[in-house]
Amino acid sequence: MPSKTIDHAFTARSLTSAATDPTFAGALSFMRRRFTKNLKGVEAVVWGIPFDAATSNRPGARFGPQAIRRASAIFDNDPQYPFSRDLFADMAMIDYGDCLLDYGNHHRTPATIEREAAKILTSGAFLLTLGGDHFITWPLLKAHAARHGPLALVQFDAHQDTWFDDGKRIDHGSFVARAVRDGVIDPARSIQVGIRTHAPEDFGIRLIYGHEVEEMTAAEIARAILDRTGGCPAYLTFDIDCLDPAFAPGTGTPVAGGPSSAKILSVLGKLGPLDIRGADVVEVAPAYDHADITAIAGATVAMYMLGLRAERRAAR
Ligand SMILES: [Mn+2]
Repeated sequence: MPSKTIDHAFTARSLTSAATDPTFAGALSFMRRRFTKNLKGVEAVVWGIPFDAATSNRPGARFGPQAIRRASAIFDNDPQYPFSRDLFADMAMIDYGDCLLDYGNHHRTPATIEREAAKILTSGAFLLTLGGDHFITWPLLKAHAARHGPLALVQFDAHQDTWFDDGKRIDHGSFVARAVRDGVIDPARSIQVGIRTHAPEDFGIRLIYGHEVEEMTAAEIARAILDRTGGCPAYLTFDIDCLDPAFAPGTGTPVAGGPSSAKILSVLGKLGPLDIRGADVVEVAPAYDHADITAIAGATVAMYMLGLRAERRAAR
């Protein structure tokens, strides 16, 4: 294998190069993209936010970015199913590493995340963030809305995350309430998929409950998302607890009765027309995982988000 190299996370000569690391070895950036803080010429960024102090039940999502990066080693340099292309043949993408947060000063966390996200977005790059618990979506939404205006929120989740919020809480269950109140999302263009818990408010957001996901086809769910968002700039947030605990046991607040990863990946694969301006995958907590089931699901969801981006780019 004379042309093969290893440790693309720091040896890659080009940001668009296909990696050839063996799945069982090599430095673990997300999908072996180069680790760098240099945003010059970069089209897409993967970034980790190792934060879980807002978790209401079991903590551990601060280890999510590490687990998802490690699980992403299963993606070799072949075209990634169902996308029939090397996602990075033309799309220059880096792994920006993690966000530095002070575990003793959580009141500073939202502003730090928002500021660092804004720095990445100012470069014009697409940002895909790996959480961390779902609180992180609040400062991420703020940074994206500052560029694009109020966003259509497409949320895959078992929970609505609309619990009471006084504007100061560090809570992974209230970012949607805050985002509606502060006008960073447009509830009339927003939709939540996989909901199977009750919350005090829905703010007029369209809900597709867990049992409806079971009854609808993937094409029907994708159509509902595309109809609801209506071509508006969208932010895609994927709480891994959208999936049934059988497919994602490694998470903080699992809820039985959810969809399979196959069903939801099929939905994601049909979202090509969605104008995704930013995305995240949150709530992967590897301490409760088994055989990397949840980390692999999270890495695959992230890969699909990049695949959609690469296909949209190629169609331009
Ligand atoms: Mn959530």
